Amino acid sequence: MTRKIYVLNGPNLNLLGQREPGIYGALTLADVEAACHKEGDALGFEIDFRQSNHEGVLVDWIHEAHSEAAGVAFNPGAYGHTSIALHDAIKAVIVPVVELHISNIHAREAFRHKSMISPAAKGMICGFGLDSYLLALRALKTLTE
Ligand code: CA2
Repeated sequence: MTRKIYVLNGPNLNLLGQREPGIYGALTLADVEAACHKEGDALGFEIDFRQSNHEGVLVDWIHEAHSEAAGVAFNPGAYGHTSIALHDAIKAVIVPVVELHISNIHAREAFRHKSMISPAAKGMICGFGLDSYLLALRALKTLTE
């Protein structure tokens, strides 16, 4: 049976490829989505890929994943550094959530070193560019077996 995985993206990730190529490369969110579908096919996952700039929408999608998905790969963007609401939402659901970041948040500004959601997530992957998404999907494969 194909299992559904939500790949959720937070604020400003819709701008990927348009600005700051020094940090995020030339990659667009459409490139990330295409790569996730390809990896999902190989892993037997149906990928539901979404992006929102709104914290409450991301909270709602985590709640929805509880009944609709087998797992969540989550790039929370800057909300990862600030959001107790996202921490609580992840804690509230049984579905495994793997946090990911494109950049190495520990090699950047001090305010990015802290993740509010890491303690609630199953684990966190950062610093591998587009591969951070694919590694999160592989982690979810093991977590959902
Ligand atoms: O490295 C990551 O994946 C981040 O989650 C990306 C966030 C950043 O706030 C986190 O600290 C780390 C930013 C998303 C993209 O922001 C852009 C801003 C300007 C131009 C293009 C993208």
